[in-house]
Amino acid sequence: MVTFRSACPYDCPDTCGLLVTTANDRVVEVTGDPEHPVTQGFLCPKMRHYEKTVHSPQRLTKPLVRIGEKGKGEFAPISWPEAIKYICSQWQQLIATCGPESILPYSYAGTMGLVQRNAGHAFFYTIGASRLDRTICSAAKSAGWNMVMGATPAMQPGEIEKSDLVILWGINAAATSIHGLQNALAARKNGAKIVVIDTYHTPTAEIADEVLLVKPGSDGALALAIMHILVRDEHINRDFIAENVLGFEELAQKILPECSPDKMAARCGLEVGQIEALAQQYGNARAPFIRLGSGLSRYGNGGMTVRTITCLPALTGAWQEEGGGIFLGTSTGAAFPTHLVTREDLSPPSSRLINMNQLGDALNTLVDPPIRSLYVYHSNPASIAPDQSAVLQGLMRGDLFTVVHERFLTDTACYADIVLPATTSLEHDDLYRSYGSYTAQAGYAAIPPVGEAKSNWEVFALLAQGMGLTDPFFSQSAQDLLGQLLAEENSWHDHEQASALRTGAPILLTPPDNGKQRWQTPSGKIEILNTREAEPLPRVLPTHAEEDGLPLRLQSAPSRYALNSSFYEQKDLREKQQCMHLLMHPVDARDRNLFDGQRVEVRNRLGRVQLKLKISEHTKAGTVVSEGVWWRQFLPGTSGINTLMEQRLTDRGRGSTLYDVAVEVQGI
Ligand SMILES: Nc1nc2c(c(=O)[nH]1)N[C@H]1C(S)=C(S)[C@@H](COP(=O)(O)OP(=O)(O)OC[C@H]3O[C@@H](n4cnc5c(=O)[nH]c(N)nc54)[C@H](O)[C@@H]3O)O[C@H]1N2
Ligand SMILES: Nc1nc2c(c(=O)[nH]1)N[C@H]1C(S)=C(S)[C@@H](COP(=O)(O)OP(=O)(O)OC[C@H]3O[C@@H](n4cnc5c(=O)[nH]c(N)nc54)[C@H](O)[C@@H]3O)O[C@H]1N2
Ligand code: SF4
Ligand SMILES: [Mo]
Repeated sequence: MVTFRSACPYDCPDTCGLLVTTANDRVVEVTGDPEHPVTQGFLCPKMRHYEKTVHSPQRLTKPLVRIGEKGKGEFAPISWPEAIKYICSQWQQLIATCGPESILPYSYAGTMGLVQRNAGHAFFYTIGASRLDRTICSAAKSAGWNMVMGATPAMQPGEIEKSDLVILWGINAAATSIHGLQNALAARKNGAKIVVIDTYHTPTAEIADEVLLVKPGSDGALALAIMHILVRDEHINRDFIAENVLGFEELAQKILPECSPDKMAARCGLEVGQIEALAQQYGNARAPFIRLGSGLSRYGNGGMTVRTITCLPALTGAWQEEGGGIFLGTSTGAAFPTHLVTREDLSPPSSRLINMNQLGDALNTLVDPPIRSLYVYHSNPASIAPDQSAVLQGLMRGDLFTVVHERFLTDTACYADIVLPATTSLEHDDLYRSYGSYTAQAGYAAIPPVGEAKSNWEVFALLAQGMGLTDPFFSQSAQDLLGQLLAEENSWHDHEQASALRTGAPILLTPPDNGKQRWQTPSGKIEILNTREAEPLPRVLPTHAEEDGLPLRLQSAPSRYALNSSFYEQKDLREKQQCMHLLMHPVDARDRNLFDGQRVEVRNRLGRVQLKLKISEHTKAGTVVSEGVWWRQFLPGTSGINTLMEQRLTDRGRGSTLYDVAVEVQGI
């Protein structure tokens, strides 16, 4: 038996260090690295048996060609050379007849490694394919931060332990950042209070000292009401504001008078007293720390909501104290020369950009040229993209040539013409950097590929050869690229750390102090007023769902035992979730004559989804909740949860509005 160090490849802010034990080319055990500064020896339930994913009997092990109807999942094995030849001949024909923009790559976050995640960019730029606007996750959140803070680097998340008031706002850390939650609990040991603000009583709410359940999409209004009270009661730090903040007076005069708690309470679904109490706690805290999740950014007003909350610590000067401020995530894009992999320099500036949230429309309605080929890798759009019916209708098109590179026969892979088997992170090399801390770590293959699986990079190297691309870039190996990423120290990590990285050890990056001003905005101040924006000041904006005329708001939240549509291959994890439930408040259930455990249909103008009802006071009247993005084969009906999500975008960032959904529910 041999034990290797590796890193968790999934889209999770913790980016844990793993210890991987292998015997006879098989992974036999995966545990948390006790020496990893974030992981500290323990993993979430999803990864404790990663070997069950790696060696799942459902792993795809050979290239496949479709023999049945699209969507039926009927395939026959073919060889790699045949598969590559077939794909390339289809593409060459399409390029000659319809132009290269008739080809669309679709990828997102199946693996977060810098080489494998970005492996297709240079290839698709070179052939001139349509480009994908990858905004499903955090685009509106980043836009909200940037409008106020510009390029200011995030604070050290560990500072939370020095805070005396921790607000976990729109984040179910017990599911999505268990190590972040440990830091919050450490703060409590030091005397801090933990407040959770969410739309339902999540597992994180279980450990909170106080829980506020708000109406979906109303957090901007809540933040403005808090600011109203802070100003009214002189809980603001005028010296800090004078020196560091742009636009406080404009906010105080033009916006806040209309945002008293009695005006905002109904919009937020809170009592006036709850808002008053929260504002007093915030105003009296020495170093309040807000950890902001992304849930509240996935609304028609999501960019504005994040922007508004980001202004809060500027009013009290919370930033001055260690442990005080707001943390949305780290941005370590500059820590490695990622452009050596992404090769934006090859991107044809004129090729069209297609928003990944609007894949349904793109496949069904786009012309000049229509999309004639879709290449999907490390993403599962048939499950995770909004408006599932439109996506599936597009994937059914007889004139669409679909290739899916996957580890499993996902909802998307079932619609492919060609399926290619993909490696897991324990079968290829890569570099991982965290977006919830400043750690980075390389992970090297611990076992040979399972079956005939190939990594994303290997497949693009083969496709480049098949398409006759001559740039020597494509003859490199993933190891070559990794070597370039790790070649040198820079202002984020020194020589010793660069060597440690190459050996597979985790390191802590340090954002460089360029001697620049503290607030890296055009004015050098925290910009509550931002005149470059169409909306120069934070204000209350409506959600999309408010216009939809249906009574219930649907929250399709993360599950502790899955990661978006990943991990549904593990039976034990599925059993922990039991099945896909719909949580509903007893009052809403009574109004509809529904009983616990019955099958219900959740519907809106886009379609209908069947789920099992769980009546519970853990949600608010008016809000229904489902957890996880289940594969269709494990659902009682034929439709996945994203059948109900609209392709509408956020106010800023062109992001998804996956939580901004109105529905009605009836028994069946
Ligand atoms: N176990 C697990 N871990 C995951 C994931 C997963 O699916 N499962 N997903 C991964 C990915 S891709 C991401 S982006 C991150 C996401 O992680 P974060 O961005 O940190 O956010 P989440 O923990 O998803 O929290 C979303 C929470 O926001 C709440 N919410 C929704 N709308 C509102 C609102 O209007 N106001 C308020 N106050 N709360 C609201 C939801 O109920 C939910 O509890 O987690 C990653 N980690
Ligand atoms: N209803 C609802 N929808 C959501 C969300 C939600 O909370 N609710 N969350 C949204 C968010 S925040 C995000 S980020 C997206 C995520 O959407 P995706 O990025 O599509 O994430 P996953 O669902 O995890 O699917 C990733 C797929 O990649 C495959 N994979 C893993 N590693 C590799 C590899 O190395 N190579 C290849 N070729 N394949 C690999 C996995 O088997 C898996 O099927 O989903 C969004 N959709
Ligand atoms: S999914 Fe997140 S918490 Fe779980 S092992 Fe991976 S990085 Fe750690
Ligand atoms: Mo995400």
